[in-house]
Amino acid sequence: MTDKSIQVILGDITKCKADAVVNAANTTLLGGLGVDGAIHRAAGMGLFWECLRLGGCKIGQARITGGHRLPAEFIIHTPGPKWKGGRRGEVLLLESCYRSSLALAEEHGCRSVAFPSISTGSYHFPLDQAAEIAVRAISEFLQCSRYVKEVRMVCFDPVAERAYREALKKRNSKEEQVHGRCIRKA
Ligand code: AR6
Repeated sequence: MTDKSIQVILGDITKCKADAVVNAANTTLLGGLGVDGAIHRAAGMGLFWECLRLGGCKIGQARITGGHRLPAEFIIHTPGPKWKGGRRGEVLLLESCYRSSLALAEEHGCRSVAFPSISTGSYHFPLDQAAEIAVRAISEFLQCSRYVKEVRMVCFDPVAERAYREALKKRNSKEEQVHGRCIRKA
């Protein structure tokens, strides 16, 4: 994984110059509050019309559009799960949001991808758990990706930033312990 990285940054994802930015959408894909609202406002009505043609998306899956007025080339939209206590498959669904989004980025040859903290705002997923799931799903994906090399977690506030940094630190020390175990594709 020497040529690949996960970074945690504090900032506004609509300003991010990654090849693809991910949107924490809802199943209509037609915009909403939070990061979804910010992305739709910044990208403009062209994004709304493109999303309308997609006809929605299931929780845990992902769809891709152009970046419109964002600096990113693509926007990947993924509806996260609402937290309902943890026994309704929320963990697997959140993991699936990260995997499906990264698979689309890879399919489109993206080198850099920026994620917001999916499901931890209006959908109330516990932040520390969400951060751990995100970091695990991303680092597992990076072990075998061909095009995707750089993934940024873009946190909107210092509390989220701290949670993702902590999750990354834990993951890195775990990976050091199992170093050499993974067989990567060329
Ligand atoms: N850049 C980066 N992160 C942001 C930004 C931004 N510009 N704005 C907010 N965040 P949320 P969810 C953070 O509620 O929980 C919408 O109405 C925010 O601080 O946006 O997946 C959709 O339409 C939080 O840490 O997404 C859905 O209905 C994180 O993004 C629903 O909310 C996610 O918060 C999705 O809820």
